[in-house]
Amino acid sequence: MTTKILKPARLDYHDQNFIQQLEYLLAWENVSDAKVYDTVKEIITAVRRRGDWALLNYTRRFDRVSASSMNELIISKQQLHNALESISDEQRHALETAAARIRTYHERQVQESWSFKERNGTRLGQKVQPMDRVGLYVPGGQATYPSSVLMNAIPARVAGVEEIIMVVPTPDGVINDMVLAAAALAGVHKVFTIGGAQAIAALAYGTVTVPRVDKIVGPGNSYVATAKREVFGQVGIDMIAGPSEILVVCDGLTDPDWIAMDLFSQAEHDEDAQAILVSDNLEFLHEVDYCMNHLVQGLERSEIIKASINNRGALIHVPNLKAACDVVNRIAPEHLELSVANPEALLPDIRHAGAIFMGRHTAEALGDYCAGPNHVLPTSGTSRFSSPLGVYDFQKRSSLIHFSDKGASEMGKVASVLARGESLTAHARSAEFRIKK
Ligand code: HSO
Ligand code: ZN
Repeated sequence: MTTKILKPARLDYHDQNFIQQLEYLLAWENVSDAKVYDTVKEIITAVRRRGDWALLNYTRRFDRVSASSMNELIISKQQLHNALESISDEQRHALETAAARIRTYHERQVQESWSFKERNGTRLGQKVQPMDRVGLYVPGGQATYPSSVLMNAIPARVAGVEEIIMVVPTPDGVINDMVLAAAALAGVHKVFTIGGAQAIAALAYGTVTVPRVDKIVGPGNSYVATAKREVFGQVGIDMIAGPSEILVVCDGLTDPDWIAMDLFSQAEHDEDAQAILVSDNLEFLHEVDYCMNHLVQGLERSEIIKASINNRGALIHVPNLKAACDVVNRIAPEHLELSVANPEALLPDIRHAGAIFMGRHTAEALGDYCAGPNHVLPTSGTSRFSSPLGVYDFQKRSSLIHFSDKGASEMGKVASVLARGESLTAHARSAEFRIKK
C-alpha cells in the first residue's frame, strides 16, 4: 500500500501518559452552540403561542412542504398500511422478524406492581403503570432508520402505552416507506410529517391537532436534541444520544477483516463516531490496521469512516486481557465486543458498557437490527450510570400506602415527633388525630 488513508491513534497501556492520551481521545462535548439554542428557543415560543399555524410555517420554511392545514401533514392509517404493502417481501420479512425478536426480548422487562403487608395490617407497595401517551421523533433525510422506529416504539407498546405519536420530517415531501412500514408493524398510532424543534415543541405542549405527550423519545440532530433538553420537565425525555461508539476487545485470533468491518460499522454512522480496538497482540493490531486500509476503499461511506477513524479511532495495545477490561471500564463504551475465545471469563471484570457482544460471531451490527435487545444505548461514558432504552422507560411507579388503624396509631407517634422537630404543626396534628387514646 502506498499511502495509508486511515490513521487511527496508537496507544499503549504501558505508556506513562496513557491515561491522558485516553482522555484526550474520548473528549467530546455534548453542548449545543448558542446560535442553535437561540433558534430553538424562538421556535418553541412560536409553537406555544401560535400552535398549528407556526407548525405549518416552519414546515414550509425548513422542509419545503406547503400545506394549508395540519390535516395534510397527517399520515393516514391507510397510508401506513400501503407502505407495508409497498416494500419487498424480503424487506417485510426482515422487519417482521426483527420486530418479533425485539418484542419477545422486551416482554421480559415488564415490571409488575407489588405490595407487602406488615403484621398490624398496614399494606405498602408500588403500583406500576404505563405512560398514557408517548411521542417518537424520527429523523428525516439521511439518518432515517426504520430499525430505530422498532427499537423505540416496541418497548412503549410492550409497556402498554395507549398512544404513540410519531413525528417525521419529510424534506421536499420525500418519505421513506420502510420507516412507515416499521411504524405500522410496531403499532404506532398516529404519524405527523413534521420535524425539527417545532415538532418537539408541538409534542411537548400540544397544538389543536398534535396531542400533548408525556414523554418524547428518539434521536435527532442538534436542533432536536437542544429542543428536547429545553422541554424536559414539561415532558419526560429519553437520553440525549452522542455519536455511536464501538470498542472491540480481541485476543488476536479473530479474522482481522471481521474486526476491521465491525469497527467501520459504527464509524460509518457519523464523522464523530468512535471506533476503538484493544488487543494484547501487537501483531494483530498491525494486521487490523492493514485490513482497515484495504477494506475502506470499497465502502460507500468511506469518507465518513475516514473522518471518524482519523479523528477519534484508536488501536490500543494492552499487556493482557485483564488490562483490556480496565480500558473498557475507563471508556464505558456504548457497544463492547468481546471477540475472544472465552468471553464469559472476562464478563465479571466488565463494569461499564451499554451492550456487551460476546464472542467472535456476535457482530455488533446484529444488535443494531435484530438480536432483540435495544439499540438505543448510553453513549459518551454514560453507561456508568444509565442503561439501554427499555420497557421500564415507559412505565412509571406510584407508591401505595394503606395504614390499618393500629398502624396509623403507631406511626402517628413517630410522625408527630418528626413533624414537631420540623416545626410543622399541622403535619403533627394530622398524624396525632389518628393516635388511639
Ligand atoms: N448503532 C446505532 C443504531 C443503528 N445502527 C441504527 C444502524 N441503524 C446506535 O448506536
Ligand atoms: Zn449502528
